[in-house]
Parts: sequence; structure tokens; C-alpha cells
Amino acid sequence: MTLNTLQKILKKAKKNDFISISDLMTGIETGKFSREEVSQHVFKHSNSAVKIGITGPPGSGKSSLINMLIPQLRSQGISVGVIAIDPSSPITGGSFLGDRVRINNAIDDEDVFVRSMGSRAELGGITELAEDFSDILAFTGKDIVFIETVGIGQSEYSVSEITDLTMLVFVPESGDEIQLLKAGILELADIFIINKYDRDDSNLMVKSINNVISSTKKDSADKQIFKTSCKTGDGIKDLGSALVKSHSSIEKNESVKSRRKERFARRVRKMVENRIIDEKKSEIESEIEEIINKKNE
Ligand SMILES: Nc1nc2c(ncn2[C@@H]2O[C@H](COP(=O)(O)OP(=O)(O)OP(=O)(O)O)[C@@H](O)[C@H]2O)c(=O)[nH]1
Ligand SMILES: [Mg+2]
Repeated sequence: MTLNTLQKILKKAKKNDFISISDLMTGIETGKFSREEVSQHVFKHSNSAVKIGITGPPGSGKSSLINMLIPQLRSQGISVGVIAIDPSSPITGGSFLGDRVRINNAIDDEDVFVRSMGSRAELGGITELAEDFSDILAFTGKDIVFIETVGIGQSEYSVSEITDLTMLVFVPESGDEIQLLKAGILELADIFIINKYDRDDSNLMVKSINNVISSTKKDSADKQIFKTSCKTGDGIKDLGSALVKSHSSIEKNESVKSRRKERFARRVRKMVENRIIDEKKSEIESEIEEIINKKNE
């Protein structure tokens, strides 16, 4: 693929051409395009979208929530991008086969772009790719970009590193306080959602979360809790309004400002590191080869 082709695709993607956006993402995923090359064009648009991580246990309703939020955001003129990281490993699971909801609530709307990403063995790699994809969506003019990921293991930490806000979705049967405390993510999440509120035991869960939030030191006043049901629609409007408000006031949000600063520093560092690694690669490889050969002598 020549640079010229990439330039053409970038130009069309910037004008929100659906096929070019897909091609750009696939090109990065398959290694057809250099990530660094694409980054040079899209990186500066990184903060023109509000990036929202949505994480939580498999099957808690993350995709269902996004599906319900899209029309509400669109009615406010907010364009939406979604990156859904599909858990394909047996450990992270995902909801039971056939049970999982696909985000398809705006299939004909050109101001909504949804992309699934298969998760690979290396978690850091997926997060980096998701970050690149989110930058591409910001570059194409999306106002809000959701990144959906299953909150097991370390993934929730990674997603909060690449986003401005983190929403954590629980279900009433998610467990008790101890489990929540163990998760450690409480300090990192900004919006807590207890979904499937149409079910029993919901109030107990709200109480647990409230207790844990107020016991954490950091900015507990800024944390918001929503009770939602994708089945009845209850609570979705309030959640959507909160996101609209966050979107319009993002520039004034001090915690977002500092997150963006950290993100910028991390990425610049990473880019420089990658460049150095590339430059030194052959040197390093021959050195490694030498060590191996010496050992085998
Ligand atoms: N009763 C009830 N069911 C819900 C609600 N929200 C989602 N579901 C159902 O829960 C199942 C899983 O929903 P998804 O939206 O796919 O959940 P998810 O968190 O995106 O799942 P993964 O991506 O696989 O982790 C589906 O059968 C939904 O219909 C809700 O508020 N109430
Ligand atoms: Mg999902």
C-alpha cells in the first residue's frame, strides 16, 4: 500500500466516508498501514471527541446501554462512535452465546460508527489499537466515542487510561461490597451504573456501591450512580442527559484535563520508544543472536 493510497483514504475518512474509515482501521489491524504513519495525521484530533470507557462484567448490559443511549445522543445532535472489544477468550467469556446484544440501533445513520474488535492474547496490544481507533473516530468528527470492554482482569485499568470518563456497569447480582472493593476500579470509575434494575435485590446493590464510594478518598463527590433498565427504559434518560452535560462541559473538567495531559505524555513517550526500537531493532536482534549462539557453543 503506497503512501498515496493512505493519503487518499485519510482524506475521505476525514469527510466521514464509512468505507474509508473501515479500511483505515482494518489497514492498521492487519499491518497494511503503519500505525505511526496514521497517528501522525489523527493524533492531533485525539481530544476532539469525548472518549467514554464502558466496562463491567460479561452480560451486564454494556452494549444494550450504548444501543439505548445512541438515539438520545443523536437527538441532541451528538455524533457517536463505538469500539466494542469482543472478548473471545474463554476466561473473559462474554455473555452466553446468542444472548449478547449487538449495537445496531443506528445502522443507517452516517453520524454513528460502530466497530467491533476481536480481543487478542496481548491485552496491551488491544488497548493501543482501541486508542488508535478512537483517535480515528475523533478525526472523522465523532463527538462521543464509547469503548466497550469486559471488566475482568486488568482491562478496566487500561480502558480508563485511554478514555476521558469511565462508566462501570454492574447488575444487581454482581456481588457484595467485598467484591467491589477488590476490583480496585472504584477509584478510576466516574459513573456507576446498576443495570437490569428491573430485577430483584437492586436496592441492596445501590447501598453497597454508595458505601464503597463514600469510603474511597478520591473525589467521591464527583462520582455519579445511575440505576437503569434496558428492558423498561427506566433511568436511561438521566444517564444520557449526564453524558450530554459531560460532553458540553468537558473542557472545564479538571480531572479530564489532567487525564489528557497524562495520556499525551504517555503517547509521546511511547511513540519515541517505538521509533528507537525500530531503529535499533536489527542491532538488537544481531546481538541477541550472538548471545544465543555463544550459549549454544
Ligand atoms: N432484564 C434485563 N435484561 C437486560 C438488561 N440489559 C441487558 N439485558 C440483557 O442482558 C443480556 C446481555 O446484554 P448485553 O448488552 O449483550 O451485555 P454486555 O455487557 O454488552 O455483554 P458482553 O459484551 O458479552 O460482555 C441480553 O440478553 C440483554 O437483552 C436490563 O436492563 N434488564
Ligand atoms: Mg457487549
